[in-house]
Amino acid sequence: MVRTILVTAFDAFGGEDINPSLEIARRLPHNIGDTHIITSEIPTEFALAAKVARQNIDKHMPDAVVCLGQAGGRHAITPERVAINLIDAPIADNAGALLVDAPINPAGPTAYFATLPVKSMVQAIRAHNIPAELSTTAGTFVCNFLMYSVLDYLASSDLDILAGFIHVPYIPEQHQQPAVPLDDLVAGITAALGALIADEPDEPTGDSLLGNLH
Ligand code: PCA
Repeated sequence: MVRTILVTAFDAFGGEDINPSLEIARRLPHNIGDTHIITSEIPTEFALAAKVARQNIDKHMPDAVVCLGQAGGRHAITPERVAINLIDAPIADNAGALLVDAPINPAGPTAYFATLPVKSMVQAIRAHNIPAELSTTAGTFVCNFLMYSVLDYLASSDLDILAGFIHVPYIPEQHQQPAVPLDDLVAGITAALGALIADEPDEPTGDSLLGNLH
């Protein structure tokens, strides 16, 4: 049962005044059915992002963590399927750090799959006529870093908490293209959270192709 969801969102970065993820988080309902939605702001800084997220997880002990971030250039709300063990920042973060070709956790696995029902989330968003696509890359900047760090923390602490990441497009107020109205993004993320509450996780469960070759 998903009774409490922690939703994180990033502050503005890369010369923007607005981060749509934070605008969404501010407008989410406090409850969806019987499920409590808690929101938290995360600095777009490698040195702080994972730490602040961990503090919020430890404080609230939610059943699921859904991290939100901006992906300028995308046309749709995009639940992320995978986080990779790599930082290769295209720009400096909000503290001026520019990290290139660095592992997130040198002792960690190459990647983690989201443990959220990502396909159900995409369907739930589309059911509201809001564009949604499954994504297989969260990039190599602070968003991928946060998704990997959260999944790595949960895996290494044996915490039974679902987690993953959803990227959102620009909103019209940012004067960038493509853009999706903020109201649609709020409705889309609310629908995705509804799918999480209603659904079971759908990590890849198909038969292994390699296994079938023997
Ligand atoms: N998007 C950036 C970092 C913060 C955000 O909202 C990213 O995609 O990595």
